[in-house]
Amino acid sequence: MRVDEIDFYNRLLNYRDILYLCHRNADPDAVSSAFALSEAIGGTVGLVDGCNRVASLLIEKLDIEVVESPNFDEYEFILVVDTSTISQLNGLKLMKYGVIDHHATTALTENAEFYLHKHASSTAEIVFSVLKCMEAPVMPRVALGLLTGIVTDTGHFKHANSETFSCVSEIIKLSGVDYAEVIDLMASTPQDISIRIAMLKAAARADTERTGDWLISTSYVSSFGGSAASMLINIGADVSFVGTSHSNSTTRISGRAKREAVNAGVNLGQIMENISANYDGTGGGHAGAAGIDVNSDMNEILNECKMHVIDILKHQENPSNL
Ligand SMILES: [Mn+2]
Repeated sequence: MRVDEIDFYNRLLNYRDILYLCHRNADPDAVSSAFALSEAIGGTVGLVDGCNRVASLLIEKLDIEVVESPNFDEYEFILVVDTSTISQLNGLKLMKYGVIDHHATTALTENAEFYLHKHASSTAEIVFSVLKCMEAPVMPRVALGLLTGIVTDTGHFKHANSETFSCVSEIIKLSGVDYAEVIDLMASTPQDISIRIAMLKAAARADTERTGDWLISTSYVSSFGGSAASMLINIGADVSFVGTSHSNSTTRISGRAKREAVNAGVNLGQIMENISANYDGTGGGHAGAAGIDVNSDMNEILNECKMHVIDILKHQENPSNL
C-alpha cells in the first residue's frame, strides 16, 4: 500500500523495534537515510552485505551504530531503505516489511505492508520530507549524512534537479551545518597507497597525442589500469588507454572516452572488439569504457587503439573547445 509522509511515520511509530535495512554494498544515500529515520523514530541501522568506501567513512565520521547481517527475528518490523529489488538484498526472505525508495523500478513495493516512493534524485530527500512532516529537528550529524547521500547519489549534482537544490538549501538552513563540511568529509575518503602510486605513475608515464583539439593519452601501470584510464580522462585526456602487462605475456588494455568523443563517433567497445579479433584475444565493453585482453606486445596494442581513435577523431571538431 502506497502511503504519504504522514501516514509513513505514523505507521512506523506503531512499532517498537524497527530495523532500517540497507541494500548490499550500501551507499551513503542508504546509510544516511536509515540513520536519519532511526534517529527520528527509533530503531537500528542494518547492513545486508557491507557498504562502500564513502559509506564506511560516513559511518566512522558520524559515529553511526550499524548492525552487519542482522538477525531479522530480533525486530518487530523491517523498513527496507533505498532498495528496489530483492536481489539487492541478496535474495533474503522478508516477512513483514515497508519500503522507502526513489528508484524507477519498484518490485519490492508489491509485497510491502506500506511504502513511500517518490521520483526524487535520492532517498535522502524523501527522508528529509518525512522529517519535515514530523517537525523533527534536523541535527548536524543527520544533516551531514543526508547531504552526503544527496551529493553522491546525484553524481555530485550532475543528475540534480531544482528540487534537489531546494532540499539541500533547506537542510543546510535548518541544521546549521556548513556545506564545506560535506566536501571535507568526502575528500578525506582514504585511498589505498598502492592505488595512489599507480595513479601517479600512470600520469607520469602518459604519452599524449593531439589531433585537432582532441587529446589521446596512453600509459601503463602494473595494476589498477581501469582507474588509471579514468584518472587520465579526469586530468584532461579526451580518450585514454592504459595497459597492464603480466608476466605470462598477457596484456590488458583499459580504455575510457569522454562523452564528447563518444558523440563524435568513438565506440571503445567496438574498437576493442575489432582489435581483439585481429589478435585472438577478448575485448569489448561500452562506448565510453571498454577493455581488451590479448597475448601480444602491450605497446603495439596501445598504439593500435590510439590509431583507431585518431582515425575517427581527426576530421571531427571537439565541441568542448569551441
Ligand atoms: Mn539512492
